[in-house]
Amino acid sequence: MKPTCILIGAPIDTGQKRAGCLMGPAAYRVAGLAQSLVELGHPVEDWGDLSIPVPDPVSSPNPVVHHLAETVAWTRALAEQGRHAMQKGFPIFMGGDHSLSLGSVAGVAAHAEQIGRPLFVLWLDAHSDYHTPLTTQSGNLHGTPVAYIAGRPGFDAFPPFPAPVPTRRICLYGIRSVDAPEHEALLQTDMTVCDMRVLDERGIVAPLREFLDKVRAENGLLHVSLDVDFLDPGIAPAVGTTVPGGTTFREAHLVMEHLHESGLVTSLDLVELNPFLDERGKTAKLMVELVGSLMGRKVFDRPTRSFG
Ligand code: HAR
Ligand code: MN
Ligand code: MN
Ligand code: MN
Repeated sequence: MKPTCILIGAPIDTGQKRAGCLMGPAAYRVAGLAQSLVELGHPVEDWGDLSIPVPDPVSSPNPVVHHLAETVAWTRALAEQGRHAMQKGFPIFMGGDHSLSLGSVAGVAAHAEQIGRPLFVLWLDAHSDYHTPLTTQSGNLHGTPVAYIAGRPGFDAFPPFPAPVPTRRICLYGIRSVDAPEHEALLQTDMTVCDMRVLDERGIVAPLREFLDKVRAENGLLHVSLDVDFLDPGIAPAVGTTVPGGTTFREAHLVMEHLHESGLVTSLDLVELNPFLDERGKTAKLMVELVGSLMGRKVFDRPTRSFG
């Protein structure tokens, strides 16, 4: 029995300054996400869009940080919904900007702890998102979730992260934009950093396989966080923070196909889609296609595959 896909809309755009990400969940629905999952044989439940109450004010230790109270409120709401969804099936969090992952991964981590399995995180992104609210220079909290997940200090305004993920269980994959304070902090960790240089030299399959082998060896849960800017801007223009030199159409699909074949992925974020910047739905449709590959669509199915 294929797992039930649970769609959770999070129209959140307070993690950065450009308007439009809040239309993301609607765009995924229009692009046929649920239908494509049903065609692949997955039961689908759409839990609708989350919302937040008017947040209590919180004081920020860093004046450049904006929308802290709203982001904390989203984090609470998403963590609660995410934990609940993990008990029922395979959550797909439809963003919304990447601050969504502060909450989605918190919920997934709480579930992992509850069932006593280690959580691994695969971060498909142009950016390392390893700032804390104290180190960010832009004040945009979408640049901070990896630090929260890893348990870095500086998140006092947020609920304590339920079970911080040791950095050896986190893989940054596809990155090509890292700020100096993030770089410095990352060098102090044993995080797996597959930046674009690594992927260009080694190809995209070998480093991914190594990480998936670690997940399998420890019977881990695997959360995948897919930022639109993981993809090259030429094929995915609908994102506010484009960085040249992203993954191609086939590379991205190949990553998704390997993730599917691994059978290890247990939850997924789709983040940073800004439909206002799209070209006739091209990026939204590509994201839906990639989810299809991750959830089992194959170009040409064969009983067995061997590439030597
Ligand atoms: N590092 C930069 C900052 O903190 C850019 C962060 C951009 N992040 C995303 N998600 N778009 O990956 O502002
Ligand atoms: Mn605002
Ligand atoms: Mn990101
Ligand atoms: Mn990014």
